[in-house]
Amino acid sequence: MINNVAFSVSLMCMDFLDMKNQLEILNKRADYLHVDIMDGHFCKNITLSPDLVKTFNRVATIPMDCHFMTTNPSDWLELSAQAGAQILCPHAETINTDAFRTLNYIESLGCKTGVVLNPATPLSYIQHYIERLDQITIMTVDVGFAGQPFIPQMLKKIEDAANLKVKNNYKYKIQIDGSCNNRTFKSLVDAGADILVVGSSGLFSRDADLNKAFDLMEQDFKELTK
Ligand code: S6P
Ligand code: MG
Repeated sequence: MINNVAFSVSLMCMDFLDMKNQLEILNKRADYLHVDIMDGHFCKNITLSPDLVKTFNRVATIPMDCHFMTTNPSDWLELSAQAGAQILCPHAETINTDAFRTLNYIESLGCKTGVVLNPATPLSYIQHYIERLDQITIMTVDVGFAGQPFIPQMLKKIEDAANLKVKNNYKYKIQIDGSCNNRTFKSLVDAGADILVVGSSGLFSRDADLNKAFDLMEQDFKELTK
């Protein structure tokens, strides 16, 4: 956490041959672990899974946040909670037929409620339940892959979410997912981001040594946002 901005590390971007060692480093340096769960249907990729959440949980000491890029998130919520995830975040586009039931269900599992918005989905899409949410994730790239370019039109959506929160005293944290890095840190913080998901561009590409990569990221973040 730097100046009230938290870092959630995207585990799909880590070196899978070095998971245990990297998780031990992240326990000391990150605020959250971001676990991308895809089904190859909602988006054309498959990455992590509830089974892997269970494995990560043997080492992780900081909260795990599951991002469900799945057509039927309800198939994966209970498994992920049992595996040790603390924040469950389905996409708004996949729950709006039964959003209230889904949020009740997440709470009944003892987890925090998060909802994710695709870049093309307006904030108004979740207006009738936004007051209940612990976290909103605003995607700043289309879902499915790491290493994509930032979509600048999302800055206005972040500002709107931040203004709405202040005006109504809502409790949600605003998390940003996609291309959070040196080129975007300042504008994201200025727009009102609370949590930045850092993956390939913001963290892992900085250095092969994860501690060194974290040092470089933090140093740049402090400089860019002072
Ligand atoms: C994308 C996924 C994200 C990525 C993250 C990668 O579908 O939800 O969490 O892992 O965006 O970071 P970067 O810096 O490569 O965009
Ligand atoms: Mg994600």
